Amino acid sequence: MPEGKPLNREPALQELISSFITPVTEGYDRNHSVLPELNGDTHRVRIDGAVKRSLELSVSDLQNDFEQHDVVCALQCAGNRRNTMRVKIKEVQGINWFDAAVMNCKWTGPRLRDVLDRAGTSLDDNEYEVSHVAFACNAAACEDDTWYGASIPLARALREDADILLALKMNDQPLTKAHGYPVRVVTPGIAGARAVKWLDHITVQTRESENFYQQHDYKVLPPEATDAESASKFWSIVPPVQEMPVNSTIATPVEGSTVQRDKAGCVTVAGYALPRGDDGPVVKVEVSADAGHHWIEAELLRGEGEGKWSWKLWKCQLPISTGTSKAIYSRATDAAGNTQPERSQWNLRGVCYNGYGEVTDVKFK
Ligand SMILES: Nc1nc2c(c(=O)[nH]1)N[C@H]1C(S)=C(S)[C@@H](COP(=O)(O)O)O[C@H]1N2
Ligand SMILES: [Mo]
Repeated sequence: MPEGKPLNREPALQELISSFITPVTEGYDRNHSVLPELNGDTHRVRIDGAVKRSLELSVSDLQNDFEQHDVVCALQCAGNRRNTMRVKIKEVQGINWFDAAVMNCKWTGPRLRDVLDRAGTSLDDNEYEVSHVAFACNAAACEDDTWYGASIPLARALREDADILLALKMNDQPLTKAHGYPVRVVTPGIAGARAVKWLDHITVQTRESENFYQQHDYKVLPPEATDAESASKFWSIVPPVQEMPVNSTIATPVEGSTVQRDKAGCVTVAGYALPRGDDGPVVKVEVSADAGHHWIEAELLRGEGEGKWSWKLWKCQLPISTGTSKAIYSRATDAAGNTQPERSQWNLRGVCYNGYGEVTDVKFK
């Protein structure tokens, strides 16, 4: 690792849900290396592996030789809500994330599938099924590997409606250095770990990426894996996290606060909700004032450019009695009927936590 610590931060949750589109400077940062400084004029992305024609594309090729597409999608770290798993269930390994390691932005660039079409894959049917598209950034050494890489199934990458982009813009502006300038992968519905920033190499291959962060991180290990040693035998057999689970979380009221009820004896409860992988959008969010005995439906707010991959901001006026409340819960359901469980399975790395959104210890007056 070169000098300097990787930039890792998340905004305050109340700030995060104040806009449907997350401003560039507000979105969380997750890095396993320092931020590389790349030159957009000379940068190239190489496409090779099991392809008919290897390509080497400049940023202007990516911009001018391919149709440009927009997608408004949530991009979420697989470790989002890790703190809840740690606090409500059991200690986990990994840097602490609260509920704001997610952002909902508009991304613009060519579709990965159009770029792969130009290269043309050279695989037979059997190979096709097991093949992955691997992404790499060789510009900076990471904490646990000499480069950063990830891969997703080729079949997903080639789907026109998967909306996977080689993004050149975020919220209509060129990418910033922190978010991957000059080009990053955007993988709607798939964990942020696969959305490789500072992309310089795409490989079509009959195996997953060999990078540390695909093989030895970002996996939902079984509960028997309780430390590094007992985890070791599972890394090679547990699949990497790809699609993220249905989720929601409560931003308001804040844990430990005192809140004045309105004349009708209600308080505003608000948060965000996310669909499972490909199963968006979220169609329902329910809120409970009494730890899950009774539920009322929240209002789902509309957002500009929203679609199946974007988050839903929601709010409701929740009737509640005075005093210190029981837990307030939120529970999202997506278009395919996936609903959050009360608690999700503990795993050593604390990834993919999607138990009910939960706020305790709020005093109502
Ligand atoms: N090259 C590179 N790409 C990367 C990472 C990284 O460390 N290096 N982190 C990944 C992880 S784990 C996440 S959650 C997202 C975070 O994207 P952001 O920093 O734009 O929020 O980028 C992904 N892409
Ligand atoms: Mo991540």
